[in-house]
Amino acid sequence: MGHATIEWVYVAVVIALLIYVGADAWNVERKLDETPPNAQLIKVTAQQWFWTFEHENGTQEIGQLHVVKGVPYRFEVTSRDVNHAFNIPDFSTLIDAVPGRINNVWTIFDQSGQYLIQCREYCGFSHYQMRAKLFVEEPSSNSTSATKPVDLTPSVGATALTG
Ligand SMILES: [Cu+2]
Repeated sequence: MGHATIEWVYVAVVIALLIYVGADAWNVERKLDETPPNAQLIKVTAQQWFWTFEHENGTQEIGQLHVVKGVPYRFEVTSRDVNHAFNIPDFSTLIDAVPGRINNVWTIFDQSGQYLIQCREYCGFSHYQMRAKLFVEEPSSNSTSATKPVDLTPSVGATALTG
């Protein structure tokens, strides 16, 4: 009798732990999927074999992108020709660029400096050259992106992929 009770307590503890771990993982994933409401929009267009970026204020950049440290950015990514993939390896940002479709990804750049944007999907002859330079600027410096830095605590380099 006592033996069976202990077994049931054990089963209950294991079930409780599984529910706790599952709920926590689900919650983290849900948070990563949610773009911060104050995120700046950047439209990203891929085509053989270069990247075009359009800021919210209409400013366009080709082959380079200027952003401000600490600001959340939402990227709307599409393609003009074949499938590409928008990848910023240093900030673990990766999403497909597909013709006729807009894919969303968001990130916060928490380190200033110069980084690489690279196509991560083989897209033809010059795929290996399909790169762009990413400039993450300090909030105080003059930026071509004309975005206002926002106070974010804590600043995280989190990235989420959404369909
Ligand atoms: Cu490509």
